Amino acid sequence: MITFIPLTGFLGAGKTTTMTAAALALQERGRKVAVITNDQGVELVDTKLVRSKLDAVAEVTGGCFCCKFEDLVEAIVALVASDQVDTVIAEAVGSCTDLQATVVRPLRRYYGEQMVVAPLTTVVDPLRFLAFDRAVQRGEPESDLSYLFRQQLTEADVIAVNKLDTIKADRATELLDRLRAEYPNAAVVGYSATGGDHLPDLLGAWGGPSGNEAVELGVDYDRYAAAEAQLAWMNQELDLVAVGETFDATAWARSVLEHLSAWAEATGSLIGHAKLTVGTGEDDFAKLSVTGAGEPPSPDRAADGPTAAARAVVNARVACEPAALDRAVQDAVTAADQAHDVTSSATTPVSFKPGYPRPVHRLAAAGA
Ligand SMILES: Nc1nc2c(ncn2[C@@H]2O[C@H](COP(=O)(O)OP(=O)(O)OP(=O)(O)O)[C@@H](O)[C@H]2O)c(=O)[nH]1
Ligand SMILES: [Mg+2]
Repeated sequence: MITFIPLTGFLGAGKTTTMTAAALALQERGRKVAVITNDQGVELVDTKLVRSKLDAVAEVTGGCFCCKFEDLVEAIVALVASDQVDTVIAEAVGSCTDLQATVVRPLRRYYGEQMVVAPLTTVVDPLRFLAFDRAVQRGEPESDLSYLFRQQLTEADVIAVNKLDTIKADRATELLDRLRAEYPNAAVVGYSATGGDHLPDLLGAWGGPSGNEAVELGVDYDRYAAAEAQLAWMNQELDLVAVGETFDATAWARSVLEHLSAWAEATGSLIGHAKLTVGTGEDDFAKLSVTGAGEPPSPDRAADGPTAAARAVVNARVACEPAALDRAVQDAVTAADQAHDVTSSATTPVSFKPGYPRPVHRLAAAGA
């Protein structure tokens, strides 16, 4: 019997970081852990990053777990077949919701003899929560993206408030208490995936109850789809060559994300997550992220040193039109090329909007 741990949560909340840190912590406790990444596109920054830290990694691409349910099951089966795995942690697409009905219940009902499905865990970035909340406090009508964010909290068995290092301790306590009061079916834990603070609390919650297992949660699919349709989604690869002898790939990446972040702030476009890897191979690459318009890039990993050539992968999820995102990334790359003496050639811009969510299964709660 294996354990399957489903993670969800808004774009950039820290699902991949949490999944990796939790996998390493569980491995230290003797568990054999694999992870699964998931995206609407292909060429995933997340997969590249986790492969650099963990051996057993699979991905489900081209759609979310609910719409690619059989791909998810296949990925789990393939990982477990190696006999080197007793625990699988999977990260859903950050714009996905209704996972209780479309993934957790179907896994429990159809595959319950092969796996124990842990509580559905929604990873939350406190600053994102507070940003959506400010709009509510101002009395603005709830946006579709804010609705989607709230649905992700509503369906959580565990609300995992990550990045506690980014807010003051008293605000963190206030936020955790508030979430406990507003979402009584969920266990609420606060931690920091990068620093590891209180990570054991999260691992403990995975052994606890699934408070929403028997609760029927209504989801307005038109609003959910409208929220997803506000996002432009871009996955692009670029080949970079130094004009002189070498260039600094990490600095080039920072420059791309700085431009993109400034553009989003100037145009009032919400950045869900813009992330980038650049480097020469599987062991030598930089990875940087931006999770808010106007925010500086977070350097999650640096490349080894100056290089003559490199390959970059850009994954950007921004609330704007796809053509605008294509242009913005192109402009950011051009500016970075000029600043760092690089010639780049990219695959054709490929921004798109996720399609209407059409889950393979949608099961009612038992007894509902
Ligand atoms: N300060 C801080 N940053 C964090 C923490 N956890 C994650 N981050 C950063 O947040 C950014 C996004 O993290 P990811 O783990 O990629 O987020 P995600 O939810 O997987 O993002 P998507 O898959 O794109 O939805 C990265 O730059 C991480 O380094 C944390 O505990 N503290
Ligand atoms: Mg991720």
